Amino acid sequence: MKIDVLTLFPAMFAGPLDESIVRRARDTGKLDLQLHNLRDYTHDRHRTVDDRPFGGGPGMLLKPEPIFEAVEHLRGENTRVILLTPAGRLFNQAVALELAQREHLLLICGSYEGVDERVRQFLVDEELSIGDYVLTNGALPAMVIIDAVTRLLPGVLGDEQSAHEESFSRERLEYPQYTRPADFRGMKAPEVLLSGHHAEIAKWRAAQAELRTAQRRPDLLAGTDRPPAGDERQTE
Ligand code: 4G0
Repeated sequence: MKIDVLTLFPAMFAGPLDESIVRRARDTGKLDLQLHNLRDYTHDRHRTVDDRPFGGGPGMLLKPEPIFEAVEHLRGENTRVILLTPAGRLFNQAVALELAQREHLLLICGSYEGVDERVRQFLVDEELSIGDYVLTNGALPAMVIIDAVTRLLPGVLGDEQSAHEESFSRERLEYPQYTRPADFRGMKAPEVLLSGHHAEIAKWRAAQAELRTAQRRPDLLAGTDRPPAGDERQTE
């Protein structure tokens, strides 16, 4: 997969995408990731990317010309052009699976108070949001999406993980897991997990996953895709 990112802050991307699984996906050629500085698509002496909104109001907007020039330069026949914005469709695992099927993504990181509406209307295929909060720019949302999509690309994770993803399809939360020591400072791992009874272990895990999902994310069991209102911290 090819992912191009258009951003005012390419330096923000050093670090998260240079480590671990995304690093390996890039090194093995499964992910071709390129960062592009929006300022490189300006022509004036001050490399201006923003301007004041017509009609007045606070803040600045990203002006259309550099974004249009960049996208027209970078896009190809099979490019999905995506704008990261708080007003976008909510990104989740189903969207990640959808994006992982594409051959080329072009992620536009908005910033300031937003972007000129003509970018949305005439250049962008879809707008995505990683959650209902406002960030200073779209770089972190872009990195979140790149990470979530990369681990779904063929051969990036082992077969074991893909089989796991498949069976759960993220409709249940993960069951509790333990590793050695079996007794850590008096905090014991559940006996059943040490028993070697594979059928019993599978049953326990399924029950735990169900219980945990019911307690923490009943919305997942209801088959909707939004958490309920409220901020109570659930106990085990
Ligand atoms: C466009 C995405 C981009 C418009 C981007 C802000 C949060 C997200 C930006 C705005 C972002 C997210 C109108 C504030 C840049 N913040 N939730 N900031 N406005 O995915």
